[in-house]
Amino acid sequence: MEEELVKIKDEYRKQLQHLVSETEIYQFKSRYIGRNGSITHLIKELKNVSPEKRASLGKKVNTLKKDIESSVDEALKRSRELKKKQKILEQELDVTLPGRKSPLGSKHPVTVITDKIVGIFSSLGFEIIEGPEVELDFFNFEALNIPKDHPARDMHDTFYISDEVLLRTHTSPVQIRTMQKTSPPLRIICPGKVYRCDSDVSHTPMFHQLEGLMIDEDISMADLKGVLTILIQQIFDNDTLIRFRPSFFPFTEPSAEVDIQCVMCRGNGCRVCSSTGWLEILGCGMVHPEVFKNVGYDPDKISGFAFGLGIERIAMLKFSINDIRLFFENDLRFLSQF
Ligand code: 2NM
Repeated sequence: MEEELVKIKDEYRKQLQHLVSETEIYQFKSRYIGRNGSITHLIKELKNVSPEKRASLGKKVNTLKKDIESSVDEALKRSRELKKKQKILEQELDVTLPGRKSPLGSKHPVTVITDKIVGIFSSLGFEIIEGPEVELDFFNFEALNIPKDHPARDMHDTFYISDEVLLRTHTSPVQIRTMQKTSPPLRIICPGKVYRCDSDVSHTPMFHQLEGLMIDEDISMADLKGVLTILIQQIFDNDTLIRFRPSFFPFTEPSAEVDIQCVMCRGNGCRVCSSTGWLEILGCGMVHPEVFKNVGYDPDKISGFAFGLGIERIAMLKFSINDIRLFFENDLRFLSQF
């Protein structure tokens, strides 16, 4: 039995070196310490050994069994590590493969036009000012020479929050606020969202407006025409035909609307320009003396011009878009074209 022990000891060590897979290791384990394993056999045989040798022999068999058990555990651990490493190697990144392209966004057409106009006025020395969309009746109407019972209020289809609080119907209140806290000269533009209770192919309850204001001693209608001509020629073409047509706003006197030759038919008359050959693109005028008085300016010392335009309308003309609602549907087939 002693010899058998030594033989197993030598043999299992040699075998152990060749074990790779988990299956091989489990087979090895059962060969020695399984139900029919050689060590298990030896332990059963111990009862036939003489009592004086049994104790020392038993100890040796047990030690060997423990050695084999821990060898099996170690071998299993090694085998599992190896398998993991092989798996990682198989999945190794090929850094030479072309990467997945992430979809690139594009600017919304309203942003494209706003940025363009802001750029033009920045180069002319205008400052960009923003203000609240929830306004007081005073800043949106009263200070602009539009009293409570004035028919011009009907034109605006105002969203009222309470008697005195409303959603601004134009960005003029930003200009009133700026005049109130700054003394002239003043050169500002005010882009932003405005709200009117109106909805069809050319009106949405929210749209974007940009208004401008230039105030100094001796600002005249000639300055207005000069600045707005530069604006229109830079947005559209240098040879765009422009006309100034007399109009009315409560906050300017005189007032005018500016038309450009129809971009669709080049003045021949079509559906877009209602056969007139012209398209209205902005309103303007010399700021009314009453407005200056309302903000604490002396209309005898200074003068100024103001104008206002709808961003969506300009974008529709520039990009040939026939339905304003497309701007707000977030359809990528539309948006990715700009
Ligand atoms: C327009 C047309 C004409 C305008 C006037 C003012 C202010 F605050 F100075 F009185 N802001 N914007 C104005 C003038 C706006 O939009 C069609």
